[in-house]
Amino acid sequence: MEESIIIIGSNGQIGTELALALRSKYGVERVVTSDIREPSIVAQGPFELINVLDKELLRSIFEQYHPTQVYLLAAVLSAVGEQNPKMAWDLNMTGLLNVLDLAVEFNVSKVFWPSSIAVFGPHSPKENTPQYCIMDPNTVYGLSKQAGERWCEYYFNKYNLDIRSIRYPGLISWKTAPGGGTTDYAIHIFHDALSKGSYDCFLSAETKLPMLYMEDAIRGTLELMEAPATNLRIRSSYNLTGISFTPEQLSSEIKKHLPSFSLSYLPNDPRQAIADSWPSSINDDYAQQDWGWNPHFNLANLTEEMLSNLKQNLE
Ligand code: AKB
Repeated sequence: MEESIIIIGSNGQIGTELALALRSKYGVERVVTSDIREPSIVAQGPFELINVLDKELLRSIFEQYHPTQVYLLAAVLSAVGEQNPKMAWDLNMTGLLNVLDLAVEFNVSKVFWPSSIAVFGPHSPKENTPQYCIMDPNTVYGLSKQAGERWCEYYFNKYNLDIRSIRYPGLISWKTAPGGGTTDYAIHIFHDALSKGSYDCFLSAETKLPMLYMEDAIRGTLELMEAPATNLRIRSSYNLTGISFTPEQLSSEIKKHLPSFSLSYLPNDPRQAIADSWPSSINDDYAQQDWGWNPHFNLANLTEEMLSNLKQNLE
């Protein structure tokens, strides 16, 4: 059967790169991108204006394309979510339930939905955080991701919907700007290092967070989507990680390429409390065992790639 793929929320950090990868794998015409706004970079291929909260409009798009795979990426992230908690809850939850319902109604073969390390909270183990442990998220984003995970597993058990999900850590990419999260410093730092030679970091020097280079994230996502259903023991969302580091460690790595780079710290940023409630490192044994997860990027080659790609963009 030929695939028909819809990406909802394709203008964002993940969607932009996922669309490129899916189009090169399945063909441009087989992948419909969609968002609430026209994309700033107009890519080749079908695009639809969709608000995921408008279920009837969404239904008409499903009727038109009869998708075999749906990727739901429209969401409000951690930092922005705290500025408007009810709106974040509504978009993240109602959007997910609309897509899950339509996926069942239209017999969609596979659905992908991203969760996050934000499902963990202050009482979760900080280091090597396991798949299953105490989870007490205290951001609205984390609440919506945790509830979303339960709904995903529910739809799998109750309606046999083949839903697959990853708890992404901070994603580091150069093609698209990040979308209002707590881990965004790890992208801004590269832009400012090249353009200004310095960066004012909103997290403290020793705040260690799990991160993943976008190339690894996209490859991992496609590998999960291609894995035989019978191999997948987890239908809530898989822990996944690449590498953990602090702003200070990232700065030292950047200095190897830009020796005059300097990092300073901004006190009292509300994102610090969010970061402090999240894991410092993640155990992703289930992903390794079930679908062969293996990250390729460490701090050294990620830093090298970010600086050389962004430098080329600036030239
Ligand atoms: C955020 O910082 O909100 C996101 C995430 C870790 O889910 N990057």
